[in-house]
Amino acid sequence: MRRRRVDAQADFTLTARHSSRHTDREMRCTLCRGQSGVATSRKPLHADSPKLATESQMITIATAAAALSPPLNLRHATELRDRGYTVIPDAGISADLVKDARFAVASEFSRLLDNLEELGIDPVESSYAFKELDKRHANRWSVRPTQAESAWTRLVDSAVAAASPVVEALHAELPPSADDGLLPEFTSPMARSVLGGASRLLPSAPKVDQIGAIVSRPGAGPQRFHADAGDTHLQLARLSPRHRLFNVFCPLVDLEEGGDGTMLWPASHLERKRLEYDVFCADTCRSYLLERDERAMAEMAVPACPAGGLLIFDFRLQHRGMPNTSGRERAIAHAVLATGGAFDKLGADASPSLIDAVDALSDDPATRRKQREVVAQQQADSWELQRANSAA
Ligand SMILES: O=C(O)CCC(=O)C(=O)O
Repeated sequence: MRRRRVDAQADFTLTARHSSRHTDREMRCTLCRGQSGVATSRKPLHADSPKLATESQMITIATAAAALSPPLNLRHATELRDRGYTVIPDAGISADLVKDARFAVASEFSRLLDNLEELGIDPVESSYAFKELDKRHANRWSVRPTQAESAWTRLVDSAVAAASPVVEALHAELPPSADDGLLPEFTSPMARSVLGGASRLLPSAPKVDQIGAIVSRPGAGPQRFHADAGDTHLQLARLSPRHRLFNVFCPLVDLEEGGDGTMLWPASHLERKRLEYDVFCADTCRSYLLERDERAMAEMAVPACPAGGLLIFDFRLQHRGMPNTSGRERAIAHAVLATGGAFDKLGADASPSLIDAVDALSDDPATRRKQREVVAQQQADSWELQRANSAA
């Protein structure tokens, strides 16, 4: 992997047929590498689109190792450990790649919304959780790539290349936070030492668990606060500082501080902070709704992040998407990085495919109507199920 300082980044875009142009020193595209995080053996959704056929001939070559300098990686790793998140404003991802990725996400998203309408599912009002698209809440969606390779997947590859050394530095170069994991007042030194030794045997190199994008449209309200980690992940993460999941968000539009980005509760991934909060809630019998808790709300941050920058945060961190009052579509491409054997059970791969459901529609109007009713009911159930699932 070529290590370069981010300010020396030299991304460039070539218009060329997709061929063996890229060398080992450049980023090999996901098509050739055969790993995009989303396997698609089916016909690409846009295979028949002239616009996208042209776009698929555009190869944006980004240097794979948009790595920051080692001291910068360490600084970001320290923030990630202590605050649960860090922002890398310049991850070395070119403006051209960001623009192409924004176009790719918007095209795939809009085609998926058309598919929903063919099924008679209201994109904003109905509840659904397909493999390719699920509704978070009104006007906020999670989208997965339907093509094995696109500017979107290439951008995520670059984001992963920049974020991975930060995660590796967190595991390899920093001691775990004293406020995280098994707290000394509840665990014997012997147990801590045995578990610490066992934890160091787990793999520290990050793996891509999944990739996608979160799109919010004007009119999206605030999300409920949540941690992406479920109980199983919280318990295993307590036993091992290596067992971790991290969101890597790469906004495709500029996000201003306090704007329509993501609100994060700093340090809420830490055992001690969560414990204090539980105790505080139990003591005062107050609602667990963070948004009603002035003390917690005073600590919240909605960091700025320019398009192509990165927000990396721990899966255990309390966060929520902010309302979109901007007048423009807000897309964030993302990857989930996993270490120490962690994985996200939410994985949309188990959900039914939207594209397959449309392909299966009968030409006979009565059968078609019945099929649509069945899919709509299945989707309402699938949406509930997805909400109940959690990361391990
Ligand atoms: O939209 C955002 O900023 C965050 C989205 C999110 O956390 C989610 O959909 O679970």
